Amino acid sequence: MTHYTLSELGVRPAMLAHLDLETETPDDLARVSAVHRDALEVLTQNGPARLRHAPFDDPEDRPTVGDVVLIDRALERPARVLPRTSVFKRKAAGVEAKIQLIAANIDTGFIVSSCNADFKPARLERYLAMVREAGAEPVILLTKADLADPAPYLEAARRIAGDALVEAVNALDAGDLTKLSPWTRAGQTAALIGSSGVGKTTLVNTLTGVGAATGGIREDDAKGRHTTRGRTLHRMVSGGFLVDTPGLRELALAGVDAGLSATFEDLAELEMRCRFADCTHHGEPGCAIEAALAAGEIDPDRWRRFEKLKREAARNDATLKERRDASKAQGKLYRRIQDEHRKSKGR
Ligand SMILES: Nc1nc2c(ncn2[C@@H]2O[C@H](COP(=O)(O)OP(=O)(O)O)[C@@H](O)[C@H]2O)c(=O)[nH]1
Ligand SMILES: [Mg+2]
Ligand SMILES: [Zn+2]
Repeated sequence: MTHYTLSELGVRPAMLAHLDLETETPDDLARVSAVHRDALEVLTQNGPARLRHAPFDDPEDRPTVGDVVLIDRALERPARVLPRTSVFKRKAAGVEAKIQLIAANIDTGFIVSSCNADFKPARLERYLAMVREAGAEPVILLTKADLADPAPYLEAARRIAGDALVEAVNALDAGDLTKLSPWTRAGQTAALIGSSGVGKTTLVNTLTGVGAATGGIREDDAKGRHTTRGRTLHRMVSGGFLVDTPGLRELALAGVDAGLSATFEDLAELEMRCRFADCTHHGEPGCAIEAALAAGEIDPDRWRRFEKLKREAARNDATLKERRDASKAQGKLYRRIQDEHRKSKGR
């Protein structure tokens, strides 16, 4: 059975500071490795364990993959979730406009793209915004560096990466992936994000050493049914943990204002120099963006991508709000019908 130290589990000193040492002990801390309908899988200092779900009202209080929880030993369930260093979440609109947590305490978001025609700056910028919004550090991984000269792809990625580091790798080569050790060593937790075919499964296999033994982890069977490997924490040979969640890839770009501004920092700053705070940058006097475009000071393609992503995020935010309002209105209607029904029965 695998034993872990708290630091290997990814428990940070800052998290320990949140414990009330009068009633709580670090020995009861565990890392959530999988969430099932009927149970939680956790990793403790003494190895893996299963916990029951606890009745947390607020969806954001419920444990998700990567969470550090304090175990209630008597009830064999989490007593509470410790404050998260980062969280990926999805706002699923429904009767209560539910928040669905996807992964927590991810240190590094590996944004995966390939050194080929799949390389699309707009896609990278989208993922950069999402990772930054979640509070994780983005690192761009350019796979298939063995199949083409990675130099032009590295250069293009670095132009949009901001403070994010960019690495070109051969995802099939374990030796080559040792250069990722700052983000994959013990105590580190990374997640893989990227579109289909870029090499995420290959990276999971090589980083976890699974590929060599079993010929690869199968994501789906022939009928497309998902195995439980989705949303789980994989131990990497270098000691850290890896999350490869299908949900991370499907995240809609919503509620990411801060992430977008961080990814297009230069343009977001320039926008603030327009004369009007609500400048649309289309013909208004004193527009700093139009002036910079005319002077060739900013890349027009990059500006267009920023505008497009902002529109997409605004549209998704509006749709969510609309659906939330609609479901609230519907809830009110139901309650009124119930009230009237009750009154008429009482009569
Ligand atoms: N030569 C080479 N092939 C790769 C590399 N990364 C991925 N591949 C291949 O690209 C294909 C798609 O990879 P996969 O991991 O399934 O992509 P996913 O859809 O992101 O999970 C597979 O045939 C991999 O073997 C790489 O760095 N070098
Ligand atoms: Mg895959
Ligand atoms: Zn303007």
